[in-house]
Amino acid sequence: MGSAMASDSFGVAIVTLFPEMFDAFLGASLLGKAVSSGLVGVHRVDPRDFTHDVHRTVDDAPFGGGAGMIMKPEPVAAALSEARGLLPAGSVAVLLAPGGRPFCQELAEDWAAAPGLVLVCGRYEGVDDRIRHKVDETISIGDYVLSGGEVASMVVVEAVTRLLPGVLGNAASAQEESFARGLLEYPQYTRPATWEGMEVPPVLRSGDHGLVRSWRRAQALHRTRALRPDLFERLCLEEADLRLMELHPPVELLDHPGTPGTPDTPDTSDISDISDTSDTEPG
Ligand code: JD2
Repeated sequence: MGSAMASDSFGVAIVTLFPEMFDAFLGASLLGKAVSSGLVGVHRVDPRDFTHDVHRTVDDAPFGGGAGMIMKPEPVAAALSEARGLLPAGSVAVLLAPGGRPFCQELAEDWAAAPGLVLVCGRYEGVDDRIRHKVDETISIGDYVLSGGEVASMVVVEAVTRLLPGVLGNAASAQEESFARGLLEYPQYTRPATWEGMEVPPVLRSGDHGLVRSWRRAQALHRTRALRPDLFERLCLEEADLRLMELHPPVELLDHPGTPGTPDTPDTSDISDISDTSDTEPG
């Protein structure tokens, strides 16, 4: 069940020495439902099943010497070939590696538009570099070192499959995400309205949906400017956005040590008078 794929379902094939690592991930939550409903078909292919020696050897010492072992190319290539054959033509094959192209939302969107995705997970000190020529892209999920590609591949599977029609199950969410493209999220709250002395901004309880929408947009802009100046610089802001930021001052941000771009005195050169505007008074 789940491997009998409807023609409109999205196919995922994971090349991994540790297929069992995906059991809980694939069974859980949104993705689990998408798999059991047939919207997503997931295959796991183990390179060890494509070895021919009694020890089922998948690794070997690096040419030139050095610490650790490298995954041999033949079992990985054979597993990748099997994985491609399980998916429709036009599927994208991706190698996970610390030195790959940074993974991002735009890649997730591109791959969600493909019929399927093969993810090649290495172990040890990585796979023989010649495997890069057998895939369409080599990516990294971030600048830190993992012990293998499996966790990185789960990140990619989650980012891609939540974009598939019927998986998110909420067209409004997708529309909101495109409105907020390139911005951090606005702050969100639920009941109780006051908790540990902290009140939910009254505008959110005003019932004025237009005002709520503009307040949220302003908060997303403030937050992006404070926490991710690199993203903020790249925005093509309209005059209306700058006006919204002046109209709606930022809610207080908790100061996380080490957060980039949070100087003691915020740079307010591009908009006027936001730093000394007082917060909305409680009702
Ligand atoms: C991986 C290893 C090379 C030392 C296969 C690490 C990754 N953002 C990311 N960080 N690390 C990885 C990643 C992906 C695949 C493998 N290792 C361990 N490789 C030097 C240790 C082996 C991604 N994507």
